[in-house]
Amino acid sequence: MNFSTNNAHLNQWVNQLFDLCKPDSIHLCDGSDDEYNILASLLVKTGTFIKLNEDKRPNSYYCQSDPTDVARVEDRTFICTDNPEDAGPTNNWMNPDEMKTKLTSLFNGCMKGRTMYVIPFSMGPLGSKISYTGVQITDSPYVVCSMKIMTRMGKEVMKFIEGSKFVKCLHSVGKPLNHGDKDAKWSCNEEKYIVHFPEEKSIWSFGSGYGGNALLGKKCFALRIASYLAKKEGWLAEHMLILAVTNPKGEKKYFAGAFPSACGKTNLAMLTSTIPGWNVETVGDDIAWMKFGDDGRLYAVNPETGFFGVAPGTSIDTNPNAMLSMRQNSIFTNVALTQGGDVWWEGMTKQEPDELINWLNHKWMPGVKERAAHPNSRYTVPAKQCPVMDPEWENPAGVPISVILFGGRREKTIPLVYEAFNWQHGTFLGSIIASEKTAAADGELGKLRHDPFAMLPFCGYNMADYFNHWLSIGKLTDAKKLPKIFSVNWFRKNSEGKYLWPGFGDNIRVLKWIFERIDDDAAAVESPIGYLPYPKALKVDDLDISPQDRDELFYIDKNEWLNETISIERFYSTFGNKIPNQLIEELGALKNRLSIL
Ligand code: OXD
Ligand code: MN
Repeated sequence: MNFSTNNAHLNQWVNQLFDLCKPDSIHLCDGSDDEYNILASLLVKTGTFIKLNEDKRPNSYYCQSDPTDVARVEDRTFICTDNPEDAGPTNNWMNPDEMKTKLTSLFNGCMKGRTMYVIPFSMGPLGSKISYTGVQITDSPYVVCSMKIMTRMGKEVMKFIEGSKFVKCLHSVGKPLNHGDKDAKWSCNEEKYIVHFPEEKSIWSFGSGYGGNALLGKKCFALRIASYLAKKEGWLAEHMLILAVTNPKGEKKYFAGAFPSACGKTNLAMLTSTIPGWNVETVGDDIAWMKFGDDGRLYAVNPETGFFGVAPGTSIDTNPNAMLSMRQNSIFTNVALTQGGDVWWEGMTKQEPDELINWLNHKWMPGVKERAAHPNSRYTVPAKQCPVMDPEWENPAGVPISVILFGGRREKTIPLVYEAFNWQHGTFLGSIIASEKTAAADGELGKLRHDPFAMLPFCGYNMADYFNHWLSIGKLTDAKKLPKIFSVNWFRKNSEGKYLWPGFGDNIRVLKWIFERIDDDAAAVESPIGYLPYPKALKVDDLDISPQDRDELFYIDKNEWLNETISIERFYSTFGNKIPNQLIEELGALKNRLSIL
């Protein structure tokens, strides 16, 4: 094969993989709308896509994956570094040479009967100092269409692919087609490998066509590889939303927030405020790359251009802006298909449709046992269609971050909001995030797991080194210029198992208190765990919450917290003596403060 562009390094890499994967043909993606439409039509022809009713949802497609390929596969995700300690105890590790041998045999001939697509893409605005380019090779036209929505890709990006300074992303669904084979509606392989080689900035993904396993710009590059680069280069690549809060005086502050998968990041990023005069706009819903600006403040960009959001539960009441974003030009995977050729999922409307085709392609009616939509079903939509995008969302310089939020899904123990004493304590708060497991990844639902910085599945190196990196970031600038750090929990329940907090639009009440704390305009009281809102500084008395539940929202239960410290200690011990002393100090100080409660 003779793949030829102006970049000799790229040519050599692509030609080598062409020889290995043995596709029938090769296509360099230009990123045009025409190309997208041609590929979408091809997917309709092969049965992967169903075009939705043009009057209801123009230029949009419905897709059902294979029922075994519905979420990220964390147990099949590897970080391959020369030294296992560099991957750390929270990642799966294999020796890079051994893994390459294994993968080379899997990829050998894996694209037979298919087209090899070459996608040049940029994570972050073109030409920004914060951005980074990559090239994804894939045999999945579904992935190409999704990458068109989720990243800046194609011809324009080619100009920015310099030498070998791009992340090499190789992906195959792992299902070669022999002569005369009919392609499946959704191709994948039972054997899956999502493998990262951070030291050589490359990713090899085999066997899955779904989400973070296959759209390699997202979790694999923008988090796992980028977190490794960020550590080396002194910046932050984080699993964080970015939003802007504006107060009635028109003053605006930017918040970044880390929450584990499927814990409401998209809803928070697009929040519709319930307080007149207070307003939220969106910069990103999943990933933030942050670098120091010349003024010593941290500036963030959203490296993506689309939202790959969890559909169930999304409605005009819970997230009107997401619903408006997906009115057209969208792809829906593993939701249900209505008789009128539109999409539906649990929670979308109060009234369930009389009849549907569910995500498993079965006839579905209200009352049947099977779900209409898979709990990890997704919409893929262009961010520019969101009515509340912040005007600065594509600013190559990024937006200055004043606040960092850390949150999880916790029924108990963690109050609605509290503030860290300082950066070191804030780093401690990030390191102790734990959350009940959701359907975004394979595994047991509802089980509490430690998910530090919401990065457990996404950190491309030893998490203890990552904690150290966060501590060192705090030393790179004047403490006053650093964002202030807060912990939030929208999911606390009362003794009857009912949520204590209404969440959604009312979360603005919490954001308002935080905003005012930055300006020293809101009162707080010191507690053993951090600063809590001074009663009345965070208004809740006009909400339909009993006085008892109101107290519970902020209650610090000494025994629960002591148990929490035991669990943290156990989690820290998995890192042996690599865990930074400063975090051990913070844990000790917390225990001391709790002991006198
Ligand atoms: C996601 C995830 O898809 O975190 O964003 O799983
Ligand atoms: Mn995510």
